[in-house]
Formats: sequence, C-alpha cells, structure tokens
Amino acid sequence: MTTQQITTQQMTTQQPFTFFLNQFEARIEGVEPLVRRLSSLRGQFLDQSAFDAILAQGDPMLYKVYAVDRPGVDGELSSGLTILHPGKVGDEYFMTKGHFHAVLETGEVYYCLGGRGMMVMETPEGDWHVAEMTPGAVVYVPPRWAHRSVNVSIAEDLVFFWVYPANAGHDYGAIERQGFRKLIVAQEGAPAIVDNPRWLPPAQR
Ligand code: S6P
Ligand code: ZN
Repeated sequence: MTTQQITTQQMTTQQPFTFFLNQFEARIEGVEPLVRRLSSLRGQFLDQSAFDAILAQGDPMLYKVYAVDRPGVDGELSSGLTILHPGKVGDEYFMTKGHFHAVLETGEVYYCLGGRGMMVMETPEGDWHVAEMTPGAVVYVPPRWAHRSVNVSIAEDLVFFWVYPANAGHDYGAIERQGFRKLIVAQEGAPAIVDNPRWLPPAQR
C-alpha cells in the first residue's frame, strides 16, 4: 500500500487518516468517482427540446464526484471533490442536481479550486442567494439552504472541495419536482440570474 491509497478501513474506523487531493489532475487518489450524466437531470433544464436533442446524440457526463464518505453518525464529517464540466442545454449552463440535506439543520463548506461558477441556494421558505465560485472562494452554505453548483465558464471545468456532516444525507425530491427558484442562463455571452417559471412559492404548491 502506498501512502496515496485510501483504504476501506481508514474510511470506517475512527483512526486519523490522510487522503490526497490531486489538484492538477482534479481527483482524489484511491477513490472511485461517482459519475452523473445529463439524463439524471431530466426536467431540470428549462429548454426541454434542447435537452432531448443533446440526449439523442448520447448522454454526456456533466460531473464527477470523488466522495470520502464517513459513517453517518454525529460528529463525523464527509468531504470530497466535484468536477463539473462546461456546457449548456439551450442557454442554461451545466449544473449539479442540487439538494437539501435530509437533516435540514446541517450546513456545508465549499472551497473552489478552479474554474468559474455560481452556487444557487434557497431555503424551504423561498429565500434565495447566488454566490460566485472562483478559485479561492470559500462558500458557506448555512443549515436549511438547498444548493446547486453551476459552471458558467465556456471551456473550463469547475472544481471544488466540500465538507459537510456525515449524517446530513441528501434530499433531492423538492428540487426534482420544481427546480430552484433561480436559474443561471447565458445572456449576450454572460451569466444572468433569471426566474424559474416552474417554481411556485410554498403556499401555492
Ligand atoms: C454534498 C455536496 C456535494 C454534492 C456534489 C454533487 O452534500 O453538496 O458533494 O453532492 O457536488 O451535487 P448533487 O446535487 O448531485 O449531490
Ligand atoms: Zn450538500
């Protein structure tokens, strides 16, 4: 075993351990990434015919997630690296699915390592916020805020490290139903924040 391999034992016992984030190759040594493709975001992009047209040619990879998961108990922290590729569906930039944490009262820290992006956030009450993601930006996602990352660069990957409570879990349901309140689209070549017409305020759902 080299010092760069992360083992199952290290990921499940309470012994200290080190893992290596290879910033230049954008991966975590010894971890198999989870791959998310366009088809897993069906219904999330505004332009459904553009979505179908891309899928007719194949199912491109949108992002990869290298997760160093820890046991889902109080006090443990999971962390990892996400690489979100550039691209658009119609005028809308490639993005992650986005989620609330299943344990709503849990936050998360994101540290942007490369690329240019925006993080779209909202609360169950409909408050929203968009934070810029540029190298060096540390975005704090407070408890209760759903979060989605959007790559607004033309050609560069958006690369970010994150840490959150290992027992937080993910709740994708609300976002799958109606998406986020705000969308990020290209307007005259620059990213713009626009209303999502599918989104309804809590009282009208
Ligand atoms: C986990 C954290 C990230 C995202 C990842 C992919 O709480 O926020 O690991 O899971 O960036 O996003 P998503 O919405 O597909 O899980
Ligand atoms: Zn999260």
